[in-house]
Amino acid sequence: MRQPPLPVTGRLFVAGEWSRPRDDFADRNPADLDEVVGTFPHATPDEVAAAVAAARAAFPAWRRTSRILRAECFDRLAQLIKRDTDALATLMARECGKNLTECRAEVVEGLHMVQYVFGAGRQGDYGAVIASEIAEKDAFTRRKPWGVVAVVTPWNFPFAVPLWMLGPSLLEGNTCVFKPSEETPAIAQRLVELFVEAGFPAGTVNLVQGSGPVGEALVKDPGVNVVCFTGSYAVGKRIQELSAALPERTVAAEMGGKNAVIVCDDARFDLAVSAGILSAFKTTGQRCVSASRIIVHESLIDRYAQAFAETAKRLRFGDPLDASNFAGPMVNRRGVEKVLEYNALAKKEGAAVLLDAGELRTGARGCFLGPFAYRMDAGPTARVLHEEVFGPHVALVPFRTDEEAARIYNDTEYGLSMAVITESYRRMRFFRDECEYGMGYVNLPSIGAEVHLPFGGVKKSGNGHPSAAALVDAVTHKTAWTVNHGTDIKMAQGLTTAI
Ligand code: UN1
Repeated sequence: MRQPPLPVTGRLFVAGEWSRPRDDFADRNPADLDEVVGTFPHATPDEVAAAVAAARAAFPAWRRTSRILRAECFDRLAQLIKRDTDALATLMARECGKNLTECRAEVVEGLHMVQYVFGAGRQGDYGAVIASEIAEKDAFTRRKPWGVVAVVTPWNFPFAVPLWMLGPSLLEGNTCVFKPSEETPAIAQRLVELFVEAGFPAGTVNLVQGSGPVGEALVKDPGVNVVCFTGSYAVGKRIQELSAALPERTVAAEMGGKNAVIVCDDARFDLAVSAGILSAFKTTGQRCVSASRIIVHESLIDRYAQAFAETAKRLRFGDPLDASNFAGPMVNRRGVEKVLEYNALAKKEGAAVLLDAGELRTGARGCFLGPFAYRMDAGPTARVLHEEVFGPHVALVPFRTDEEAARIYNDTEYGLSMAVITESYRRMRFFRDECEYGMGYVNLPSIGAEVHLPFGGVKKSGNGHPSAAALVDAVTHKTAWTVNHGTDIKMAQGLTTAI
């Protein structure tokens, strides 16, 4: 039998110092709840305040460091991530239950962000030279960092998403306080250890651990200039409410989704089935871009439903460390209960069930849940067609015309990710323009974004500050800098200078 490694000793990291370990909460392996991955401290309000103060104190020196030297720290970080890819992926798999292959891909995604930031140090969109009304004047725009960035991240992408936020923030000269999900404190601590090893100065990256109250204390702190958040709509809303007292603050929030794949009647059939399966069930449906609706042309839906259910039945949900499995468990019991409730609700709301695998007994005391797929007509009242489920739960919904498909797609409060499966360039363009989303895909699943593209959504999915490379816009403000090369003063707008 596999012997789990010794539990991680959890600490906070503030002003370049690791705190003494505390075991306020245990972090468990969702594939085997008896396995403790580590024990961690819950940061107190004083510890949160100290982390913000440390970031504030480190800000002036970091801001004055050349942008290229700041970026070079990311080159060292990239080397360390390459060195530790296997260990990072294994720790992540044990901690959040994603399959090892997915965890590897996520470490690579984090590495790509780090590499992007390193390159951007020399060639980023730093500012521009702008024309002036006055010939003797040169005008420039220039980005400046805001100051202290709070990085509040979810468990489902516990390595890449923090790097999407820490990377642009630190590159631009901000300092950070990182508050990861309480489901994934170990991989977060490991990431901060790598930042330290890469030579980021004391106070530039601080780590506080714990659940909601720790996040609240952090967001309430007026010393935080920017909050970067990915997670649920409810928490995003709470962050906005707490930030309303600070209108000078920027909040970049990525929230829920009710994503969909649209399968047109001219779709390549096998590709459409694969795109649906990957969108619905990869990561056990626990990506914010996972699709819980597949909107299928009525002429295809019987055949599609059969092929989809047959394929889904064959997927293996099992030990995350066994790379041959398709996907792992749900992150915790709460996640299982929530999806089971939605499965029951779908039946109550009139779903024609195609596949209901239910809870899976895999031997270990784990949170395993198999796929649930059903057919249901679109309608305004069925909650299962409108609310985010976050698990292996998917509806197949028929449509007749492209206009109807776009209407069904848009009929949710969210607008994060969508895919259309078609061979027609006219249709691609129609859905590109008519659907509300942040990430759109053609002949691909609704998952799988790359870091140099903006990652965000509209409606209740985001507040207009996409993540990854695009986050540079949220963690900097643009300044105007105007220089007179003449020997007297000439003003724009014809303003007279006679005194
Ligand atoms: C998320 O689900 O929160 O686009 C992030 C993707 C990944 C990132 C997902 N690159 O599927």
